[in-house]
Amino acid sequence: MFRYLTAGESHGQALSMIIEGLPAGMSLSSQRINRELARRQRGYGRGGRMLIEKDQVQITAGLRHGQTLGTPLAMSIENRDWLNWQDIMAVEKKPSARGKRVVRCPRPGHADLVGALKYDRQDFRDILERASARETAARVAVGAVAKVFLECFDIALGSWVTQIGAARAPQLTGAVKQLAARAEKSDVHCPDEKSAEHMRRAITKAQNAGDTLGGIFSIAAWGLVPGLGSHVHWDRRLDMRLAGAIMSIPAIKGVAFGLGFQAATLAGSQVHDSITYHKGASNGGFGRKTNHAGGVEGGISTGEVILVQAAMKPIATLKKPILSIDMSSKQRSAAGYERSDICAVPAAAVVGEAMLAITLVTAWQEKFGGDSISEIRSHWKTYQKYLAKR
Ligand code: EPS
Repeated sequence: MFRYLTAGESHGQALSMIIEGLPAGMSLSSQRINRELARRQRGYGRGGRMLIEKDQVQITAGLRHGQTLGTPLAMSIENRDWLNWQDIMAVEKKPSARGKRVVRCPRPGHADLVGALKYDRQDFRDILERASARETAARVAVGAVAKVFLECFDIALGSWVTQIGAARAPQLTGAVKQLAARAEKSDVHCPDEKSAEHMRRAITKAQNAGDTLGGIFSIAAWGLVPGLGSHVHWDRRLDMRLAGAIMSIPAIKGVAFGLGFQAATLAGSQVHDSITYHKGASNGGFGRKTNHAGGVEGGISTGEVILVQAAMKPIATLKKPILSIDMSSKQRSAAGYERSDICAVPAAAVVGEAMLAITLVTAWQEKFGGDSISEIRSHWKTYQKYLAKR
């Protein structure tokens, strides 16, 4: 079963990833992964760090002549900024670095204080380096591998931003594939140019005020089959697993499917998606007239588009910091500030795609099993034949 671990501090030498449970015979290239890494680095409102980093993956195990072997896939991404942090982030003892860039005042909203209390650290850097969203570059690399897996079964994913701060796009209509394609052309990842302009202005305003902004994005996956996940146990429900995966992205505070919270305000007749039947159509001919459910009913995929919305809080590192407490003196003091992003919602949407892809791969493997891509494909084809007979 697809599972992964990441390691790495934000200003350490590199991020490292190991994926276990990949089938053999899957075509993969660093170039494909790098494309996803570049998407995560874009976005109006990013800080100076993204001018330093040019994320590139190095695959060191698990691939031979461009094909997976069914063995663990090992990858790393170098942190270019490491060159500026070699002493401070040295892995071996470095007396000359003692006392340099020590962070004494925790940022409200970040993991600094709770992490330092839990792990008994005096310098908040020992916490913030790993709590940094730099780690999401590793997830996007893993997610790119998951996407390649899903592409073997004609499944694709995309995302778009619907809100940044108070700047909100109107109800966006159109096929998800097109919305995602339009978002790719926008530096705020928004398919609607008029709203994008409002979003840019909101980010600039926050920047001038020394502040930060959060927002809302949508993620979609299409080309699925009905039957991923299960209604029989809480931990097998697909929506529960997807929500947990999206919620694990730093700064995400809310996750919703389809209509989301709006469904709570409407009558049942307005919410539930009527079932349709067209002989010969995919998924046994069964479909839904609308997709308010967001592609999951009873914890099981319906075969319609999986549509998830996620809310991101504003970044906790503020140029004009809010009050905190100095760890040594216990006196009130402004929270620590280091170079930071103003808004990372467009990047978070790309991370959301990665987490959605990873979760769908595990659900796919549960349903179809198999140790090689060809074996999984044959199980998938058999299931499609079965569906066609329903
Ligand atoms: C982050 C702070 C900034 C961000 C970083 C997340 O980094 P730095 O402190 O080096 O300026 O740019 O995000 C990334 C490095 C990235 O790759 O997304 C934080 O404190 O969470």
